[in-house]
Amino acid sequence: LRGPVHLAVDLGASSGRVIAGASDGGQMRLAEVWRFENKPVRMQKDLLWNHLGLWQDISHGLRLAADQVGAGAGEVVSVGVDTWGVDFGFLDDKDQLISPVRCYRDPRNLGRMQDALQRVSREEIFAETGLQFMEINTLYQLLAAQQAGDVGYQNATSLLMMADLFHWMLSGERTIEASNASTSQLLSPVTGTWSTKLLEAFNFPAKWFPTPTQAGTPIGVVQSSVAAMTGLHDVPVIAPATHDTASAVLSVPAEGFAPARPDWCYISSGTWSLMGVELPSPKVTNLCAELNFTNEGGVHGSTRLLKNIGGLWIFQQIRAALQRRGSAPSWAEMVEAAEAAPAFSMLINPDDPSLLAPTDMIDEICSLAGRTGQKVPMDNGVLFRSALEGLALRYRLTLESLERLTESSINTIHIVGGGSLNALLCQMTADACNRTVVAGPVEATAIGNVAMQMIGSGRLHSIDEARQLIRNSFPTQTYTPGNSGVWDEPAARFAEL
Ligand code: ADP
Ligand code: LRH
Repeated sequence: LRGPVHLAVDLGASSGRVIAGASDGGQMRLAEVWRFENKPVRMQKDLLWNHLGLWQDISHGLRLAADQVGAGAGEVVSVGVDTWGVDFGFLDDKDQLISPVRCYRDPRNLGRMQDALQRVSREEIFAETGLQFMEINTLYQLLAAQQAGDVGYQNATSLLMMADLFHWMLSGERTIEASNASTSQLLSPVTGTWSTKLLEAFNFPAKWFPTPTQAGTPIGVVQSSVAAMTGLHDVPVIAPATHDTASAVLSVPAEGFAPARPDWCYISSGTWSLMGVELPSPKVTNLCAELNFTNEGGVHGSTRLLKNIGGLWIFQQIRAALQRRGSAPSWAEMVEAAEAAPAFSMLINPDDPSLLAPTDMIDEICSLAGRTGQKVPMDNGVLFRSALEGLALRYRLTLESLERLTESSINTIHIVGGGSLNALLCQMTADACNRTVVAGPVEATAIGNVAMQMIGSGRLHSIDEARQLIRNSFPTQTYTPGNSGVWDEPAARFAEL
């Protein structure tokens, strides 16, 4: 890479990477420097993130990046981190991370949403936050920590969301970036400030919740101990949209920014599928509450009105279950077997609560078949196909809801993220939704992270300009709908599940 180089640390729930990005001749160029696995660790009853392992991989990746960029014609000018939403860690007054960082699938959270709703009504929580009700939300995880007498909860002077924790490790600064804060269900989407009503109602200390930092803001420089380890001396840390989905949405290669009547929507497809539109302002309406959509914070004051859908998690966990049984198919082999399998053998709702954190995904799907009066999948191909069809069917219903919510007709679905490489799923989505699908870029999140650092450092001037650069730089694949009628009957059955 040549010229000013921005380093994006991008952590997803299944893998992380350090990617270097620069703009050269009207194109964004990326170099993947380091990629590593990420998976939660089960210890006793708990499900935790391996934050130390992640930090080790991040610092290793940054060292490699500094060496590679330094050996070429580039110069590292900033670094920023994005991660998944909702999770957090606690810091104490001695500037130490206390207690483990829990995974949102931790069983300790089960039932906490119900407890919360006993204290504050669903209507009131929605009116304050505009968020989809999910047990994984920070609000319910904090309640779990409070109820458990968690040592971190009791001794904390700060709470930092996952990406903010890594920004703190890099720079020593404690900040909370707005897009990730918006996944907490404690932030107002209208004012962008914390809901004092909810903080008080749940007795969460107000001092943990400083004014959120906006994406694109320089938050410090790489601190000397980290610079010594990585070679990144005096490099600014610029907060991207630290919620991975917000970064991914920024890099959707569509025309325009936050239209009031969108004619395109996105699916950020990875461990989760986040399907929605980008709007100029939130929709905290009765219909939104009824359809259980979320108003998350996007870049430059936009709103991401979307649905959190349990995404390729099921596909990933089927593979993990097969690995435990001694076979290790690649993604391509799984997709090929799914393609060859008969259609609509079993309908799986990716949001069935039993699939959130089962001990073994294959066993769980088989017992789900029994519970829903369906035939147990007879082979792996059927299992894989059912997981993908379930997603496409969920997208179809979600699209209908999105059009109702926005009173607009959506004609293009942009699929970004790892799932955009799954050609079968992309075609199923086009067919089930009867819409054109444009797939790519794959590394949408890292690209959005780099783009926001470019905006923050003045190299780009608007989201429009960033999207134009992205459109010029990364190829996409178009899937045209066909055979949509065959999805009608399964869609009707799916809606009854
Ligand atoms: P996350 O950010 O949640 O970790 P990613 O956006 O990295 O997720 O997407 C990972 C998923 O992408 C994998 O679980 C897999 O299902 C899918 N994927 C990745 N590569 C391929 C491929 N070559 N073919 C089909 N699917 C793929
Ligand atoms: C996707 C994601 C999603 C949710 C979930 C916890 O990676 O960030 O938007 O917040 O993870």
